[in-house]
Amino acid sequence: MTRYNFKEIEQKWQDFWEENKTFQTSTDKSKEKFYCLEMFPYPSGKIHMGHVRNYTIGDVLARFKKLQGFNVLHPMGWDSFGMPAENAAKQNNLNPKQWTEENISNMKRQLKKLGLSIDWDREISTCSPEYYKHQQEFFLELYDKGLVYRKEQYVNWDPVDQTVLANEQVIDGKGWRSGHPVERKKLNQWFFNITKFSNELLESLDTLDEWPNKVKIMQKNWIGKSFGCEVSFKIISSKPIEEIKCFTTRPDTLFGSSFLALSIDHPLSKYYEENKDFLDFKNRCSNTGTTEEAIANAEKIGFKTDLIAINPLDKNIKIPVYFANFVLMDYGLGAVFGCPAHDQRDLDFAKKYNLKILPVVTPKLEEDLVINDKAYTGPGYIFNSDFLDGLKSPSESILKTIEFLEKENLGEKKINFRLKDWGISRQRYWGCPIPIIYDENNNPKKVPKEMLPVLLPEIKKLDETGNPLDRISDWKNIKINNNNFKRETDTLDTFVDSSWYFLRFCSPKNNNYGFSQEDVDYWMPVDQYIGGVEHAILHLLYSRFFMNALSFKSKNFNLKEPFKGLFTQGMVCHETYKDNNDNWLSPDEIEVINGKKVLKSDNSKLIKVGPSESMSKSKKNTIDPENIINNFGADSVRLFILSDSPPEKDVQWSEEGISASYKFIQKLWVLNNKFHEEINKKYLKDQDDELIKFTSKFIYKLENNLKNFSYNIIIANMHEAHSALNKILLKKYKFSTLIENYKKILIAISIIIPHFSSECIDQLEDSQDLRWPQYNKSLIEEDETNIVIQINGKKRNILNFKKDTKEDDIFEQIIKDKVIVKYLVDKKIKKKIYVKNKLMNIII
Ligand code: ANZ
Repeated sequence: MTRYNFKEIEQKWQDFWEENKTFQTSTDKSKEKFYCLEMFPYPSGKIHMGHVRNYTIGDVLARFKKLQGFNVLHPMGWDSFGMPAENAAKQNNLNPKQWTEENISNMKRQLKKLGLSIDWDREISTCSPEYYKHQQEFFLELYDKGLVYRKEQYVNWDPVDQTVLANEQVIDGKGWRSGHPVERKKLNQWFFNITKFSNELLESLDTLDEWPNKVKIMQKNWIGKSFGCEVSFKIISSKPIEEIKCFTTRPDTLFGSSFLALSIDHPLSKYYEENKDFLDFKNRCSNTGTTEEAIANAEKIGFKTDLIAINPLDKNIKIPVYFANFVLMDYGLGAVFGCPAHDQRDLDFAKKYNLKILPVVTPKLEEDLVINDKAYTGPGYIFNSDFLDGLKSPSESILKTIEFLEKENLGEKKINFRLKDWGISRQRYWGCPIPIIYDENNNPKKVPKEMLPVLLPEIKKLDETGNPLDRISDWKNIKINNNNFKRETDTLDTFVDSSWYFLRFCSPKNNNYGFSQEDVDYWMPVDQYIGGVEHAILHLLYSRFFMNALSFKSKNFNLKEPFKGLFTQGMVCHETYKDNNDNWLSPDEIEVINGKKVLKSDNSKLIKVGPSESMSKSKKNTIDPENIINNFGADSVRLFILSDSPPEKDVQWSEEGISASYKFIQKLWVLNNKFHEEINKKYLKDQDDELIKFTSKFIYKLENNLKNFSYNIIIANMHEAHSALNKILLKKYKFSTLIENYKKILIAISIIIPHFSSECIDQLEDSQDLRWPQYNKSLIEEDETNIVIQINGKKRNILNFKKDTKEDDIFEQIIKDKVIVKYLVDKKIKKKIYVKNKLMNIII
């Protein structure tokens, strides 16, 4: 018997699909559409197992929908701008464009080997001018709508490399390359006004019922709607300062406030700019990074002013005013009142500067509370607070305080969002140029539309420091109508590139605009989007914002939510290995001898096996998909990556697992040969209908498991089918029955192992009409049923019976059941109540 030659067969079908453009979308827009999209990859050079999993999950769905008769859009592209290209170019002394293009062509070749049902005619790449030209148009469109602006903001500045660092390039407060402490520096930067849509972005999350709850919660927290109040503190000072306003969510703790704190960028800082101590303090603050996390973890430090603030609830309480490093200028009003007993940061600060710590909320009514090292932030009752004493906190006390403040004109209700505007400027070369020029007075102007795209100038080699665009003077300086301009040298954050790419896939070749409205009306929203949960916040929120921004003041475009369904898949994990010196080892460096894992290079050395963790280069526990495809075939890889765990959970990669999948395909091939032997016997009559019943049930199960992404169960269904069919086949079915049913089964499993199935369907010489098979409802009724057994109305067990078993037979069995017997010892059975096929209640 011939073995299944996966190499030849997989290549044959991949060529066939490509030649026949099998996965091209139809131009017939009266057909029902299905848009299936997986997050597009960054072209780092090689695909990794995470890609394999992501794209296999999407491919199963896309193939299923296509077989069901939908017009399926299943495209692929490249998120090809970004820092790794620059870093690689610097390290290897080459050009980022060339590096990126080579990576794309290699990864495309690798993806094709997986047998994905992709319409490659729609391929896009964000670093190509045909793509980013439209992005520049969108930028200007948003600029005209007032959704783009420029302001000064802090960046991480590496003084040695003279460059701005991304947050992830700051490691322990130092530049990743120079190792020099990072400084905070203010730069003029471009922003998208995402906060204009804070409320819309929050509220419309409730309409996304095909999104995982956890992602919606993460977005909710990120947008962070806070209900609070703005409180005014009157100020005593020799300076012309009358009041300071703070935003607080806890006005009910005002009696416990012992200081006011301002951000170093608060407008009042102008009164201290001549003060040497203040400037020193400001300098010390600039040594922390710019992330919220870095600021939160930094030691709390302050600068005491000569201002005195009056508590708005009681004129007699006066507190000092500080500048403090933990107050952010871009949240609330850049000023807070500190209540050390009930806020940890305030407590740390108060201890350092010897400020009063007065608790005002106690967990137990009429009991005092002592604060040591931990602030109390829980609920309770107000005390030490005059007219608020005894109120439930926070439910009653906040409203009561706001009522008082509003009456006295010292405060008002206020809603705040944590969400900040999206800073889109990057001081980098390898990104989409921002289509802005500056006149001789440094006023920004739009690049005229007819001059788009602003092409990224080609450079041969990247230098170590700074932004190269700054130094290419014949690109940077331009003349329009005899006026001199300088180009903006910042490029766009790559998250902008991925905020609208799904629109481009609808009309990838449209020349005069980013998409054609007609195409977008037909294809959008994406029916099923699939990707990693690491993009739960930024990418998904930015894409939702971008749709809001395009819809804003637009006559034609009205699409707020780009992704109807979202699925987030789990990680691919692998055991980790270390040698005796605790150096990581890769799985390639290890072999198993007599059941023990040893070094390949020196069999006498045992290695240490660590826990399974998600595959990462740093722990060397990665497996190269291409090697695996070459050794086991794409179908085996697809089969294995879907088996064992549900797609939303992590999956463990193992050598044993992939070889088991390979063997299973060989076993299916043996079964295939048996089918042909039986078919060739040309029996003329069926003995029974077991095969027909089996086929219907199998298809029914697959459909159900597809609905809720239980792809791992589908693989289990395939294993069951293999053993069941081996038995059923012995029953001498008519050849046409065999062909008809086997074809249905093959079509159904073609979504998982498409090469194998296509080959087998081809052998049946009946490749016409490849549609998802229908099942016969009357045949899928279960023959068995679970019956609940109650004693005196209490559920005590559930037992399985053949449907419609006689009541007496059921009873006979129940009284012998191990669990039930215990309840019946020495008891008299008074009565039994039976509900057919469902329940038996025994009254004792
Ligand atoms: C007084 C207070 C007492 C506060 C207390 C909390 C607990 P969320 O929930 O995130 O909105 N805050 C306000 N503006 C700030 C800024 N610019 N930088 C740093 N912190 C700021 O947080 C609101 C709370 O964060 C506010 O309520 C304020 O501290 C602080 F027992 O005011 B609270």
